[in-house]
Amino acid sequence: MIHEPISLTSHILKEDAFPPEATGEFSHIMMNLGIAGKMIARDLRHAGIIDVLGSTGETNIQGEEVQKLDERANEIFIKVFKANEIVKTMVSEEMEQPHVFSDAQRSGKYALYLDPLDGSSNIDVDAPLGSIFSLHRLSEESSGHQEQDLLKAGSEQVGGGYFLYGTSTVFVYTCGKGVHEFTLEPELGEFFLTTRNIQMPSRGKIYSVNEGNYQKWSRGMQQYIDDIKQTDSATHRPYGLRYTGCLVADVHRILLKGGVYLYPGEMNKPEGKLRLMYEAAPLSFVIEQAGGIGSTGVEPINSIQPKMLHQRVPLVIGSRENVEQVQECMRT
Ligand code: AHM
Ligand code: MG
Repeated sequence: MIHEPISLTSHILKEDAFPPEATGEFSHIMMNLGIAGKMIARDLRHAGIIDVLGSTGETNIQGEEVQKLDERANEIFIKVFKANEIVKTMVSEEMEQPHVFSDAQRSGKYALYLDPLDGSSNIDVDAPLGSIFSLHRLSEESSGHQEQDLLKAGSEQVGGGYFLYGTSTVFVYTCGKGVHEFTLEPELGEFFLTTRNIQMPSRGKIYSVNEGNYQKWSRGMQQYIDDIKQTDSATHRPYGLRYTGCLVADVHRILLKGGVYLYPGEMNKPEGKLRLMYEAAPLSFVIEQAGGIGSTGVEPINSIQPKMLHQRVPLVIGSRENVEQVQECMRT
């Protein structure tokens, strides 16, 4: 039984969940994201049965192996937004250049930034996956082709969020008025509101990090990790480690339970691994709307002015007090 049967569509339409100057275009985009999420969730459910597992044999702009499902998820977003003519440009982890849905009449004023399938190494092993999106408004004059027009700081996002394809499929998003969670009812094929206005714990005792990289981190980062593994019941230490290899899944856990997710820079790779515009920025938007912090460890993620579309950034994200403590260690 659905506790409160408010569908994604009616929430978007009824709750005034879009900017005041909205023309309906923004809510239309959110609904179409919902459709793309459902299509990807369906493909993932059939992944082992139809021939979509494994690699395409190609590498993407990040130099990483492209999985068939990465490509398929990217195509789904393109198809959905091509059919609906509401987004001018789509930037994706899977495409070196922006995909411009250009024709002279096209009036769309938004740019959509996507990690179509996050956590690709989980594809072949039935572990959680996600899709991450960020939405920006383009200036009236922008054709959507120029990289310069698309390099927007996270503080300018008008929407951001993710799908998590786990035991159920959830859609979490914010447009700057709180964070809401919707869960897909697979038989009805509809997302229903399951948590309104999520506020995260100000401190948690979970940490999420690929600790195999310990030797590559700065001393400050190593000290933080050493510290949270000490025993002290007053400060709930040692913390528990949870790491799925899917950023969306790990950040979703932190959103609900509190704690901190880290993907730090490394001595020989100070920029870290994750991408600013379609991973770190939208997740930081969500987490900050829920009362947490998204940081590089030194500065707020969403104050960074990107210089490249596929720019990477170190990420420390989670409960306010946990992130502040990491920042403190990084300073000393
Ligand atoms: P992807 O977008 O290509 O899947 O890469 C991002 C993923 C994150 O989901 C995850 O947190 C991280 O990379 C895992 O990296 P590692 O295997 O180095 O721990
Ligand atoms: Mg990713």
